[in-house]
Amino acid sequence: MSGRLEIFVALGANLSTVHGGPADTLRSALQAMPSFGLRVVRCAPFYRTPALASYIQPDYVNSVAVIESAEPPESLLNTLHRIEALFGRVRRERWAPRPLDLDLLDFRGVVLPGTEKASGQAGAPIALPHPGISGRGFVLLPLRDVAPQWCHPVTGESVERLIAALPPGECAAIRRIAG
Ligand code: PH2
Ligand code: MG
Ligand code: MG
Repeated sequence: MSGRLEIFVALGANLSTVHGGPADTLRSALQAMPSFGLRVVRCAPFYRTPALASYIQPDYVNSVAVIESAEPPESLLNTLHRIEALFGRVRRERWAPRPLDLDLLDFRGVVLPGTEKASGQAGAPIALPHPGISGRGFVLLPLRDVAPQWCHPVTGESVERLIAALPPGECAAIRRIAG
């Protein structure tokens, strides 16, 4: 299927939970998705990535999954938030460390306004594609794994080109780990 018709979800975690460390939590979250009506079509390997944050935090484990869902974007985002809550996610300040983060990166190429600051806040207008795709190695590397032909729905830039434009050293700091 072409990337344009697919739904991409970013997974991230940098706190341990009763499910174990961040990688265990991501695995458990993927396993939980079908019971929320989401089919996981494929998932990238997991990466250990330095936290992008305003203060020192544990490294994240990140990945990207392609999913199928019958829901429209707003309701799908709500479902993702319900899965986050199941894994102990409490919404605190922006970019606080978290046991599970599920971001709707790209919903079949749909473009919706919204602001990066507001996105993720309960009831905020949804922004699509997710405003944090370009410039973030921890999103782009696993996105390339599941969709090497992916192009940004607004700018048309390929995932390969966006990776090439990352600051020097960013990719080197991102380590693939056993999924
Ligand atoms: N998510 C954030 C903020 N910072 N840093 C890394 N490495 N990975 C993330 O997923 C991440 C982050 C906000 O959601
Ligand atoms: Mg996020
Ligand atoms: Mg989020």
